[in-house]
Amino acid sequence: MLADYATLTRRATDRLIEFPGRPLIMGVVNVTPNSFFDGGRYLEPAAAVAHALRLVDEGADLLDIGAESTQPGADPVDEAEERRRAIPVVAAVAKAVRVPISIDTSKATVAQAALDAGAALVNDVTALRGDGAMVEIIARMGAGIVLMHMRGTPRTMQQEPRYEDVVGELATFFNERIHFAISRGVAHTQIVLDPGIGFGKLLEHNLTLLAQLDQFTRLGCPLLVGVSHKAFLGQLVDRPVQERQWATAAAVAMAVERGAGILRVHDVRAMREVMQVTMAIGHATGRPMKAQHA
Ligand code: HH2
Repeated sequence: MLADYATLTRRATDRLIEFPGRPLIMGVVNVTPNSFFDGGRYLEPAAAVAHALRLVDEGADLLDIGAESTQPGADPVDEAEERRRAIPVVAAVAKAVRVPISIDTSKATVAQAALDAGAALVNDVTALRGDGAMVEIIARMGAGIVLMHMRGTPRTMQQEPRYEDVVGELATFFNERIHFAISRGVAHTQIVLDPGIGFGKLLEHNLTLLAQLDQFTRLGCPLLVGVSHKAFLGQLVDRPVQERQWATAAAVAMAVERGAGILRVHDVRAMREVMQVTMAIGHATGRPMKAQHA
């Protein structure tokens, strides 16, 4: 079964994303004024491109370029502005590096323009529920698609999220979304799943999802996990956003141990080392890692 997703997005060979027997490190590039960790730092295209190249130097296997913040309460960005911010950066980075590029967007026109400019993967935090035109683009372009779980929208998602059984409810959600995508012409091998840590979840939900991440490996798609500097870590260690690197490291290690296939992080070099050490210990125990990346 592993061979089925040993590589991803196979339809167009130039969009292949290969899994080299370990999780991939996805470096975050936010071309926004208001992202919770690095908002405003890379709003200028030249600064964003330089940051992306630095992340590749530090060992990023993938880059996730986004131009709209999804933090709780964030205002939506209009389509023209999102394109204006994101596309020149995607185009310049795609020319400069060989690592696959993901576009973090829920808008079909932004996704199409980014794929045309060289992106290989669309990171849609609405899991194809936001823009009706998105699924057709993914099917036609043979691009990878991240289906992330979110309760509500970024504006509303932290208003009293409730679950009876958070793991079971996410499994049902993933199954339904996979079915939908496949029914519209997307191949199973194009799909990546993401529990959406911090998206409409309380601390206890985030912890349960990370603790039981391996429950989702049976769905047969790589799992993307984004914990980097998030608020739930601040609740645990009482540190401001910029000082959550160690807390992030602990969560990344646990996610690796439980089968994460792609780690979406801001601190690429450090988290790559965390991943390497976690993998080495996992191998030495002789216990197979849950392996979304073999
Ligand atoms: N987290 C953020 C943004 N996009 N996409 C996926 N698939 N999974 C995540 O966990 C995820 C995501 C939040 O991080 P960041 O991009 O740094 O912040 P902001 O949304 O404020 O730009």
